[in-house]
Amino acid sequence: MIDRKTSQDLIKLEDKYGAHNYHPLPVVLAKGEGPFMWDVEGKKYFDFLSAYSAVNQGHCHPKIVNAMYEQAQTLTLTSRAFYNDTLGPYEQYVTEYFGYDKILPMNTGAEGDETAIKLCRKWGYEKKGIPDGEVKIIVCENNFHGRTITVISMSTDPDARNGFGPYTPGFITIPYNDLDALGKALEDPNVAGFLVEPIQGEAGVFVPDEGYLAKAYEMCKAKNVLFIADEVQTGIARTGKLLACDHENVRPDILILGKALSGGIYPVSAVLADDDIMLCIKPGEHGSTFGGNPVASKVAVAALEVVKEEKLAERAEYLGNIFREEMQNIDSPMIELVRGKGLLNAIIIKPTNGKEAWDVCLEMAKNGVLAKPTHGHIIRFAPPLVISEEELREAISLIKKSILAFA
Ligand code: IF1
Repeated sequence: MIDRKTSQDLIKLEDKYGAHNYHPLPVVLAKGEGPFMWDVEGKKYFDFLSAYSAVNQGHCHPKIVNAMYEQAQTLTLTSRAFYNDTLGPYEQYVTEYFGYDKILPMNTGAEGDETAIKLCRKWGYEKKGIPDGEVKIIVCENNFHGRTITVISMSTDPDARNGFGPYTPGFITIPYNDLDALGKALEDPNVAGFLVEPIQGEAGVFVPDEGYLAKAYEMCKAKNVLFIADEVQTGIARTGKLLACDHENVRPDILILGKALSGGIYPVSAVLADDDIMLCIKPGEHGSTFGGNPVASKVAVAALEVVKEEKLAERAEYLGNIFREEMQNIDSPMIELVRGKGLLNAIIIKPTNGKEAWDVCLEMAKNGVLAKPTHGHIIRFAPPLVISEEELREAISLIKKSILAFA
């Protein structure tokens, strides 16, 4: 007998056997292709989350899948105890692609942030001459950099943080998008770095004022402080440029990438920096069993090639303008604000007749568009960048229909 489980069966299984650390929408997905996903019952959806911007290149991109498949049949993992024939070529490709001397390969975004923090601390002691144990890093309120203890120690979100102490010291928290606060924090001579998301994702796609990043970078330079950009979510074409920092011609001293670096096919993250910084970490001081493994290396090269070949940054820029314009045109009191850059956008929902963002997302799912609320009143919209204009317009009309259902 074939065991065909329904969505309800599968939800029950997760509920019974999985930790309750998520509250998903009640949709059980079984297949993905390009901008689409299908549930267990065969219903088709537009994916407007893209696995939090990991699937920028579209689901199961054949070129990336093929790169993975071929390498998986050849050599998957050697550890870094030995050299292998894929890592060097990947390192050359990715550093030339982003314009840095060196890469340190890791797996998840949080590991990328952890790596950047270690690198910055080491640089602070070795190059800036900060007394041992005294390095501080400036971070922003409402940041999201992942789930590890040190990363949540930088968080101001009670859900992410509370109950998980004691916390890692060495951080100064300032409001985001506040250059005065940054200036004051930079007065501390023990500050070695400023870690910032060019657009705050989890905070609800909060776009800072124009010029914020450029000015912040300049202020860091003046104080010999490293500007560290977490582009795990904003990077790799999502916001209409290869990096969100490119909008202001800022070149971070340390760049953190993840998610779409693999097209969502495999956990691949990276920290990029020039020699003066990167060589502060010596053999034995940092690493990971899987970081820079052959499959990851091949997958990342293919994923980055797709971004260029299919002009995904240009597409995100063009389609993003259409998306925001169309959303702003929806005549509903529920839409308080539309914001974003490229295809990283959000709508702030004003609760109406007792209906809020969660209800809108359920209605959209019913109509064939998957998106997720954040902070109760914000819906993030981030389709794969391979979506066509026609498909985008179709999805927009479904979103419109869903919102107007609550009029
Ligand atoms: C979850 C949010 C997105 C990130 C930035 C590092 C990481 C993330 C800027 C860590 C991860 C994720 C993880 C995901 C939810 C999600 C998220 F809603 F929480 F904010 F994308 F919008 N830096 N973001 O956004 O990367 O270790 O997860 O690979 O379920 O926690 P990771």
